[in-house]
Parts: sequence; structure tokens; C-alpha cells
Amino acid sequence: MVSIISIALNSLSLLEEGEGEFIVRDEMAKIISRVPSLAGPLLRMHFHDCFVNGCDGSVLLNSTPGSPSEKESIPNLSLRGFGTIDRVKAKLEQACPGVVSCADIIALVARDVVLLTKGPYWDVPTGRRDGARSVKDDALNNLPPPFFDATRNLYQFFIPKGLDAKDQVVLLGGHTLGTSHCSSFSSRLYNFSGTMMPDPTLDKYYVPRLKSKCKPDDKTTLVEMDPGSFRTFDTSYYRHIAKGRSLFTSDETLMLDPFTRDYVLRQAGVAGYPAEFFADFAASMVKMGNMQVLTGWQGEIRRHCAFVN
Ligand code: HEM
Ligand SMILES: *[C@@H]1O[C@H](CO)[C@@H](O)[C@H](O)[C@H]1NC(C)=O
Ligand SMILES: CC(=O)N[C@H]1CO[C@H](CO)[C@@H](O)[C@@H]1O
Repeated sequence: MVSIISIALNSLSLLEEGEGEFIVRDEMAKIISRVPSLAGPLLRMHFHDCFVNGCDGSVLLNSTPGSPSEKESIPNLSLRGFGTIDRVKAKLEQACPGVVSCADIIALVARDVVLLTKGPYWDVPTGRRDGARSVKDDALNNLPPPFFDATRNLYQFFIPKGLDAKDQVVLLGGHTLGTSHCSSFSSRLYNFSGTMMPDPTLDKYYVPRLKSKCKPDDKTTLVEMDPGSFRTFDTSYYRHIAKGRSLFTSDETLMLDPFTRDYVLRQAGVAGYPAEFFADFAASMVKMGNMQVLTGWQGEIRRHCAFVN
């Protein structure tokens, strides 16, 4: 299924001359050099788009009266970068109106922010078309929460989408970029599973550091997920996971399953150029980016990413 889709995407590619891709890269280079902290949210946006009814740009749609869109759901609260997508879209519409979908823009932008933060390059199959459906509850039902266990309930979110345990451990390496709100993990610091104690799998020397940044009800403070190199795409998040210093249960529990633990430990041990992780991440991103895409006469090329035409 996945390979058929990717062939369809390739043959449909409307950016064969690379002009559109060039415009996106150019704009992203400017934006990331000015606001490096946008790299994290823009990578994450592709994940949120693809996991909710496929990579169809639905994450960008505004609510309409009486029908709240994905943007209104809890996991969205921390999404940022919508203005960046609009800017890139405006540039593309100037150069080649009606050609590049918002779904393709999100996929290209995600690739470019990884590249611009010293991560791998991959060819992005293009030709996705934009969907019309964006429903708040779809986001809640399809996006896994950070307090889920990677070895048990997290699979329920990945497997039905054709992503396996390897894709999961690889894609979660994307947490090498960006920040998290305290509220996404503070239950692990103060009241883990109702115990009024920190999560025992958290490094006990790391807990006080996190507590000093995050008071119990803090909903605004941002914490680097990969402290020291949160603006560089590398393997260092795996080193944090290996030491009990990842922020989310969903990351830490990768250490419970022998297969994912081996992967984490292997990447954590890499000194120098992380060839295996880079190749794996590229492959899993292409796989994620091809999920349930609209092609051919399905969907449309939106004129503005926040509204259906
Ligand atoms: C089990 C699946 C996942 C869970 C539970 C999860 C959870 C989270 C949470 C809770 C945050 C912090 C949000 C906040 O409080 O601001 C976050 C941030 C982030 N996630 Fe994930 N995530 C998952 C998968 C992914 C995937 C597949 C990618 C991309 C390949 C990704 C990329 C990111 C990035 C880059 C950030 C930083 C965003 C920023 O800087 O604002 N995540 N994730
Ligand atoms: C701790 O967690 C338990 C279970 O989730 C909850 O019932 C309790 O109210 C929490 N206590 C505090 C002080 O947050
Ligand atoms: C970016 C964005 O649209 N965020 C929305 C997420 O959902 C809340 C409500 O739950 C809205 O207030 C935000 O504007």
C-alpha cells in the first residue's frame, strides 16, 4: 500500500524542476536563521497533520461556525508556526498559483527544518492534495498523549497507520529538536500515577533540575527536550532517554522493550556522524509523509491554507 502511494506521489510530482522546492528552502533558510526556535514546532506539525486523517493539511484549517477544527484540540495548544506556512504559501502562490498544496508545504518545511538544523536530507515525494475535513475530536483520538507507555498502548496509535516499532523509536528521535511545556510532563515530577512522588524511572538527579523550572501548575514555561542541543538535529535525545532524562513517559518507556531499548542504546553510543539514525529517520519520515494522502482528483489545492477554497 505504502509503496503504491509513493509511486503515485512521485509520478504526480508537480515540482519536478525543483522550482517550488527551491522557493520553500530559500524562505525556510531565512526564517530559521532569524527564529531558530521554529524548527521544533514545524517538524511536529507534519506529525500532527499526518496522524489525523492522513497528510492532507487538515491541521492548518480554521474552525468554522459550529464546527471546531483540529486546531481547537488539546494537543494543538502548543502547535506553532502557522504564520510560517502562510508565508511560504504566499511565496509559492506568487510564483506558481494553484500548484503546491498546503499538505506538500508542511512536508517540505518539515524536511527543510531538519536539514537546516544539521539533520539528514531526504527527497520528499510531492503531489499531495488538501483535504476539507478538520475535526477537533479526530485530533484527540489520533494523537498519542505523552503519558502513554511506548511498549503497550502507544502501538495502538502507530500500527493502524502502517508504522511499526522501528518507525516509532526512530521518529521519537525527532524530540532532539524543540521544547515542551511543563504541563506536558509535570505529573512525572510531582504526582506520578497518584503516588505524590516523582516517576521512579526518572533520573533522581534530574528531577530537582526539572522541578526548579516547572512548578506544579505551570502551564507556560518551556523546557528544552534535549538540553544543550535542542536546536541541533542529532542523536543526543537518545542519550537522555538512556539516562532516564527524557521528559515523557512515551519516550522513557522505549527502554522497556528489548528492540526499542537496543535502538536507543545504539544511537546513544554513537560518537560523530549518526549515519544509521539519519538514514532511518529519513526513511520513516517518508513513510509517515505518505500516509493516507489525497491524490489525483481527490481534495484540492487550497489557495489559503487556513480555509477550504
Ligand atoms: C508517541 C508519539 C509522540 C508523543 C506522545 C509526542 C509528544 C509530544 C509532546 C507532549 C510535546 C511537547 C508539547 C508541548 O508541551 O509544547 C512534543 C513536542 C515535539 N514533538 Fe512530539 N510526540 C510524539 C511523536 C512525535 C513525532 C513522530 C515527531 C516528529 C517526527 C515529534 C516531534 C516533536 C517536536 C519537534 C516537538 C517540539 C515542538 C516545539 O518545539 O514546540 N513528536 N511531542
Ligand atoms: C495526585 O494524583 C491522583 C491520581 O491521579 C489524584 O487523585 C490526586 O488528586 C493528585 N493529588 C494532587 C495533590 O495533585
Ligand atoms: C494554534 C491554535 O489555533 N490553537 C488553539 C488550540 O485550541 C485552543 C482551544 O482549546 C484555542 O484557544 C487555540 O487558539
